[in-house]
Amino acid sequence: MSSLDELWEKLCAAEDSKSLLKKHCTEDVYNKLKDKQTKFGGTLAECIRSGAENPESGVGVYASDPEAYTVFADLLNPVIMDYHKVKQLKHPACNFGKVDKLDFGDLDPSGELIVSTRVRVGRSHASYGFPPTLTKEQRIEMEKVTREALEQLTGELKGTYHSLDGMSPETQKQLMEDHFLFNDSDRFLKAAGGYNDWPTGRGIFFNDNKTFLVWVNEEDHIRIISMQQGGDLAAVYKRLVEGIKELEKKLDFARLPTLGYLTFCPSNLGTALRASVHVKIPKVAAMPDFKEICDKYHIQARGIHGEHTESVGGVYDISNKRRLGLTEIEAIQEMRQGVQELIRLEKGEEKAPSPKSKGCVIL
Ligand code: ADP
Ligand code: CIR
Repeated sequence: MSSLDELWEKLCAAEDSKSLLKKHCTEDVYNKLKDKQTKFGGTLAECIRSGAENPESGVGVYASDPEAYTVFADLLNPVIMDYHKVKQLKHPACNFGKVDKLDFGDLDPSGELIVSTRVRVGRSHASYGFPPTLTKEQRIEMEKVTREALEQLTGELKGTYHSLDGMSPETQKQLMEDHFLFNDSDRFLKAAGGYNDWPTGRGIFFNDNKTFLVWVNEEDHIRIISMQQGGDLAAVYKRLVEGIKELEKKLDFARLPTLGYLTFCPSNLGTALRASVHVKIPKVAAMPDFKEICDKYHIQARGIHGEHTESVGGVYDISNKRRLGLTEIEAIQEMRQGVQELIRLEKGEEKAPSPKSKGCVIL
């Protein structure tokens, strides 16, 4: 494994890299941070390893542990501000909105374009490091703590925990094809130490109809997921909020007032929420300004098997890009508005008149 000096040399040599690591890890920052260490044993090497070894990274930085966000703030803060497009580091209190009185329901009542809807949040146990600083024993211990909390869930959230260790390859393949399960194929995450001791300590919890799922020790300690076929975002979101609130009663999650919920990758912190639809938009996706449209609405397009995969048959994963500096319900609304605009463009429909042009008075 490369030493910090070697990683720094690789980063300096990567002249064409467009990563946020390359942009913000200046010589001054490097010199200031190179001898620091967190109480979890995290060093700068762990934070920059993935980006230094993969110059084509977009972000290139991972936090070694929750304390890295303080100890290595001279690097992490500018990366966070750049990724989340915020001018200052502050994050509102958690606000899920009035989940029983949402002003939206199904994003595609005709069922023509949206295949499925999913909302997830990442969460980290406050008392454990992130993957590169964890021992095998800690992973196993953390899995046990999480599993015990999950096994107390009731009602629609009640489910079963399935350890990855011992799960048959056929079951894994089917769960992955159905978009329920993760795997160890992301080379950026691999370089960051995300798959150390794989598959030990990893697993998935889900209810009978697989609409509420929890990933344990994938990229983050915990990913809480609600999903179902079709476009009923309100139903998916309500179930997720219920799940988060129940788990918060049993577990302590790492959070900073300035950064919100802390995650392994700085691109995920804040609300740590990604709301996505799998939506058929072949025409819009072929438009030359597709990327500009997505940027305008703060949405991101991914392939249908997750980040760094391709679209299949014109179906894209469209989600909110921003997670920091806005509340949970605002992140959901950003994704909703972006998806509705893409659907409108795909169908070639007229833009709905704004309330003002209808003669309304906005109070
Ligand atoms: P995340 O960071 O949200 O976990 P990934 O891009 O790694 O995201 O995707 C994780 C998995 O979730 C993949 O298998 C992907 O296909 C699936 N997924 C994401 N959004 C949806 C959706 N709207 N419907 C069905 N599956 C989805
Ligand atoms: C990268 O830097 O490209 C990878 N480590 C993945 C970054 C995470 N996500 C993102 O850009 N949305």
